[in-house]
Amino acid sequence: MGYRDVAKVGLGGPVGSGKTALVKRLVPELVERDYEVGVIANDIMTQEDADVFRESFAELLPEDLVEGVETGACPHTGIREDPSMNLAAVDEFTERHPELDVVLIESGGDNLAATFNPELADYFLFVISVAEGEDIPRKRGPGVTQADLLVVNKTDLAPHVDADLDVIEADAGEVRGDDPFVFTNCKDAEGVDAVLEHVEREVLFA
Ligand SMILES: Nc1nc2c(ncn2[C@@H]2O[C@H](COP(=O)(O)OP(=O)(O)O)[C@@H](O)[C@H]2O)c(=O)[nH]1
Ligand SMILES: [Mg+2]
Repeated sequence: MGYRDVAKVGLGGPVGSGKTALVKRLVPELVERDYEVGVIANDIMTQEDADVFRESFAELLPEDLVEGVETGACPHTGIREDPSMNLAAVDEFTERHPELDVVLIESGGDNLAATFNPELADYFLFVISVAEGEDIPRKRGPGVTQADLLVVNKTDLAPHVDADLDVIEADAGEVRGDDPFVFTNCKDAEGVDAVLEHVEREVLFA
Protein backbone atom coordinates (compact mmCIF):
# COMPACT_ATOMS: atom_id res chain seq x y z
CA MET A 1 0.00 0.00 0.00
CA GLY A 2 0.91 3.63 -0.24
CA TYR A 3 2.47 5.92 -2.74
CA ARG A 4 5.14 3.47 -3.81
CA ASP A 5 2.60 1.51 -5.85
CA VAL A 6 1.64 4.41 -8.05
CA ALA A 7 3.64 6.00 -10.88
CA LYS A 8 4.64 9.55 -9.98
CA VAL A 9 5.38 11.86 -12.90
CA GLY A 10 6.88 15.28 -12.13
CA LEU A 11 6.51 18.28 -14.42
CA GLY A 12 9.01 21.06 -13.80
CA GLY A 13 10.11 24.14 -15.69
CA PRO A 14 9.99 27.91 -15.60
CA VAL A 15 6.77 29.80 -14.83
CA GLY A 16 4.65 30.11 -17.96
CA SER A 17 6.39 27.45 -20.03
CA GLY A 18 3.21 25.39 -20.31
CA LYS A 19 3.23 22.84 -17.48
CA THR A 20 -0.44 23.40 -16.62
CA ALA A 21 -1.36 23.36 -20.31
CA LEU A 22 0.45 20.04 -20.77
CA VAL A 23 -1.25 18.46 -17.75
CA LYS A 24 -4.60 19.63 -19.16
CA ARG A 25 -3.75 17.82 -22.40
CA LEU A 26 -2.37 14.66 -20.78
CA VAL A 27 -5.12 13.90 -18.27
CA PRO A 28 -7.98 13.36 -20.76
CA GLU A 29 -5.74 11.12 -22.88
CA LEU A 30 -4.71 9.04 -19.87
CA VAL A 31 -8.32 8.73 -18.70
CA GLU A 32 -9.29 7.72 -22.24
CA ARG A 33 -6.71 4.94 -22.01
CA ASP A 34 -8.36 3.74 -18.77
CA TYR A 35 -5.71 4.90 -16.33
CA GLU A 36 -6.84 6.21 -12.98
CA VAL A 37 -5.15 9.60 -12.62
CA GLY A 38 -4.46 12.04 -9.79
CA VAL A 39 -3.09 15.57 -10.13
CA ILE A 40 -1.10 17.70 -7.69
CA ALA A 41 -0.36 21.37 -8.36
CA ASN A 42 2.38 23.08 -6.39
CA ASP A 43 1.80 26.80 -6.08
CA ILE A 44 3.77 29.34 -4.09
CA MET A 45 0.96 30.88 -2.02
CA THR A 46 -2.31 29.98 -3.70
CA GLN A 47 -4.49 27.21 -5.04
CA GLU A 48 -4.56 28.87 -8.45
CA ASP A 49 -3.34 25.98 -10.59
CA ALA A 50 -5.18 23.44 -8.45
CA ASP A 51 -8.38 25.43 -9.01
CA VAL A 52 -7.71 25.45 -12.76
CA PHE A 53 -7.40 21.66 -12.62
CA ARG A 54 -10.49 21.21 -10.42
CA GLU A 55 -12.50 23.12 -12.99
CA SER A 56 -10.94 21.53 -16.09
CA PHE A 57 -11.24 18.00 -14.75
CA ALA A 58 -14.63 18.33 -13.03
CA GLU A 59 -16.15 15.78 -15.41
CA LEU A 60 -13.04 13.61 -15.71
CA LEU A 61 -11.61 13.02 -12.25
CA PRO A 62 -13.05 12.55 -8.77
CA GLU A 63 -12.71 15.79 -6.83
CA ASP A 64 -10.49 14.11 -4.26
CA LEU A 65 -7.84 13.28 -6.86
CA VAL A 66 -6.91 16.93 -7.42
CA GLU A 67 -4.81 18.57 -4.73
CA GLY A 68 -2.99 21.86 -4.34
CA VAL A 69 0.22 22.04 -2.34
CA GLU A 70 1.23 25.50 -1.16
CA THR A 71 4.99 25.59 -1.13
CA GLY A 72 5.85 28.98 0.33
CA ALA A 73 8.55 31.19 -1.09
CA CYS A 74 10.82 28.50 -2.50
CA PRO A 75 8.85 26.35 -4.91
CA HIS A 76 11.72 23.96 -5.53
CA THR A 77 11.93 23.00 -1.83
CA GLY A 78 8.65 21.10 -1.97
CA ILE A 79 9.69 19.02 -4.94
CA ARG A 80 13.35 18.53 -4.08
CA GLU A 81 14.71 19.12 -0.54
CA ASP A 82 11.54 18.27 1.35
CA PRO A 83 8.92 16.49 -0.75
CA SER A 84 6.96 15.37 2.34
CA MET A 85 3.86 17.49 1.61
CA ASN A 86 3.65 16.13 -1.91
CA LEU A 87 4.23 12.57 -0.76
CA ALA A 88 1.51 12.97 1.86
CA ALA A 89 -0.89 14.11 -0.86
CA VAL A 90 0.00 11.06 -2.98
CA ASP A 91 -0.56 8.83 0.05
CA GLU A 92 -4.00 10.33 0.62
CA PHE A 93 -4.85 9.71 -3.03
CA THR A 94 -3.88 6.06 -2.86
CA GLU A 95 -5.70 5.53 0.45
CA ARG A 96 -8.89 6.86 -1.10
CA HIS A 97 -8.28 5.25 -4.51
CA PRO A 98 -6.21 2.07 -4.17
CA GLU A 99 -6.42 1.41 -7.91
CA LEU A 100 -4.71 4.69 -8.77
CA ASP A 101 -2.21 4.26 -11.63
CA VAL A 102 -0.45 7.59 -11.97
CA VAL A 103 -0.11 10.98 -10.31
CA LEU A 104 0.99 14.03 -12.30
CA ILE A 105 2.84 16.49 -10.05
CA GLU A 106 3.26 20.03 -11.40
CA SER A 107 6.01 22.04 -9.74
CA GLY A 108 5.43 25.62 -8.67
CA GLY A 109 7.58 26.80 -11.53
CA ASP A 110 10.96 28.19 -10.76
CA ASN A 111 14.02 28.46 -12.89
CA LEU A 112 16.21 26.20 -14.96
CA ALA A 113 17.69 24.64 -11.82
CA ALA A 114 14.55 23.06 -10.39
CA THR A 115 14.69 19.28 -10.46
CA PHE A 116 12.55 16.64 -8.75
CA ASN A 117 13.64 14.53 -5.82
CA PRO A 118 13.81 10.95 -7.18
CA GLU A 119 11.84 9.92 -4.09
CA LEU A 120 8.94 12.06 -5.32
CA ALA A 121 9.04 11.47 -9.08
CA ASP A 122 9.70 8.20 -10.89
CA TYR A 123 9.81 10.17 -14.09
CA PHE A 124 10.57 13.84 -14.55
CA LEU A 125 9.49 16.01 -17.47
CA PHE A 126 11.04 19.42 -17.84
CA VAL A 127 8.95 21.89 -19.84
CA ILE A 128 10.52 24.91 -21.51
CA SER A 129 9.02 27.25 -24.07
CA VAL A 130 10.51 28.50 -27.33
CA ALA A 131 9.18 31.93 -26.34
CA GLU A 132 11.76 32.07 -23.55
CA GLY A 133 14.48 32.20 -26.19
CA GLU A 134 16.05 29.77 -28.58
CA ASP A 135 19.22 29.53 -26.48
CA ILE A 136 17.54 27.88 -23.47
CA PRO A 137 18.82 24.34 -24.17
CA ARG A 138 22.31 25.74 -24.63
CA LYS A 139 22.25 27.16 -21.09
CA ARG A 140 22.35 23.57 -19.81
CA GLY A 141 20.31 24.07 -16.64
CA PRO A 142 19.97 20.93 -14.50
CA GLY A 143 16.32 20.57 -15.55
CA VAL A 144 17.27 20.62 -19.22
CA THR A 145 20.08 18.13 -18.82
CA GLN A 146 18.75 15.83 -16.07
CA ALA A 147 15.06 15.46 -16.91
CA ASP A 148 13.93 12.07 -18.18
CA LEU A 149 12.14 13.90 -20.98
CA LEU A 150 12.70 17.48 -22.14
CA VAL A 151 9.55 19.09 -23.55
CA VAL A 152 10.06 22.13 -25.77
CA ASN A 153 6.62 23.74 -25.85
CA LYS A 154 4.92 26.60 -27.74
CA THR A 155 6.37 25.68 -31.13
CA ASP A 156 3.52 27.73 -32.62
CA LEU A 157 5.15 30.87 -31.23
CA ALA A 158 8.57 30.26 -32.81
CA PRO A 159 8.02 32.50 -35.85
CA HIS A 160 6.75 35.31 -33.59
CA VAL A 161 9.82 35.36 -31.37
CA ASP A 162 12.46 34.71 -34.04
CA ALA A 163 13.25 31.31 -32.59
CA ASP A 164 14.58 28.77 -35.07
CA LEU A 165 13.28 25.28 -34.21
CA ASP A 166 16.16 23.70 -36.15
CA VAL A 167 18.65 25.49 -33.91
CA ILE A 168 16.76 24.39 -30.79
CA GLU A 169 16.61 20.83 -32.07
CA ALA A 170 20.35 20.72 -32.75
CA ASP A 171 21.19 22.25 -29.35
CA ALA A 172 18.79 19.99 -27.46
CA GLY A 173 20.27 16.97 -29.22
CA GLU A 174 23.74 18.04 -28.26
CA VAL A 175 22.92 18.86 -24.63
CA ARG A 176 20.73 15.79 -24.08
CA GLY A 177 22.93 13.23 -25.77
CA ASP A 178 20.94 9.99 -25.96
CA ASP A 179 18.20 11.29 -23.68
CA PRO A 180 14.93 12.19 -25.37
CA PHE A 181 13.27 15.52 -26.09
CA VAL A 182 10.03 16.36 -27.84
CA PHE A 183 8.48 19.47 -29.38
CA THR A 184 4.94 20.34 -28.33
CA ASN A 185 2.31 22.93 -29.03
CA CYS A 186 -0.16 22.53 -26.20
CA LYS A 187 -2.45 25.13 -27.73
CA ASP A 188 -3.25 22.75 -30.59
CA ALA A 189 -2.32 19.49 -28.82
CA GLU A 190 0.61 18.86 -31.16
CA GLY A 191 3.30 16.52 -29.85
CA VAL A 192 1.20 15.47 -26.85
CA ASP A 193 1.02 11.92 -28.25
CA ALA A 194 4.80 11.71 -28.21
CA VAL A 195 4.89 12.78 -24.56
CA LEU A 196 2.27 10.16 -23.72
CA GLU A 197 4.20 7.49 -25.56
CA HIS A 198 7.29 8.16 -23.44
CA VAL A 199 5.32 8.25 -20.19
CA GLU A 200 3.43 5.06 -21.01
CA ARG A 201 6.56 3.19 -22.01
CA GLU A 202 8.80 4.39 -19.19
CA VAL A 203 6.49 4.49 -16.17
CA LEU A 204 3.19 2.81 -17.00
CA PHE A 205 4.81 -0.09 -18.81
CA ALA A 206 2.03 -0.22 -21.41
N1 LIG B 1 0.68 29.79 -27.98
C1 LIG B 1 0.81 28.88 -27.02
N2 LIG B 1 0.47 29.19 -25.77
C2 LIG B 1 0.62 28.23 -24.81
C3 LIG B 1 1.11 26.93 -25.10
N3 LIG B 1 1.17 26.25 -23.94
C4 LIG B 1 0.72 27.06 -22.97
N4 LIG B 1 0.38 28.27 -23.49
C5 LIG B 1 -0.12 29.46 -22.77
O1 LIG B 1 0.95 29.98 -22.00
C6 LIG B 1 0.47 30.50 -20.75
C7 LIG B 1 1.19 29.82 -19.59
O2 LIG B 1 0.90 28.43 -19.64
P1 LIG B 1 0.79 27.55 -18.33
O3 LIG B 1 0.45 26.17 -18.76
O4 LIG B 1 -0.10 28.21 -17.35
O5 LIG B 1 2.31 27.63 -17.81
P2 LIG B 1 2.94 27.07 -16.44
O6 LIG B 1 3.25 28.25 -15.60
O7 LIG B 1 4.18 26.35 -16.88
O8 LIG B 1 1.94 26.14 -15.84
C8 LIG B 1 -1.02 30.25 -20.75
O9 LIG B 1 -1.67 31.43 -21.14
C9 LIG B 1 -1.22 29.14 -21.78
O10 LIG B 1 -2.47 29.18 -22.39
C10 LIG B 1 1.47 26.63 -26.46
O11 LIG B 1 1.95 25.54 -26.81
N5 LIG B 1 1.31 27.65 -27.36
MG1 LIG C 1 1.11 26.08 -13.95
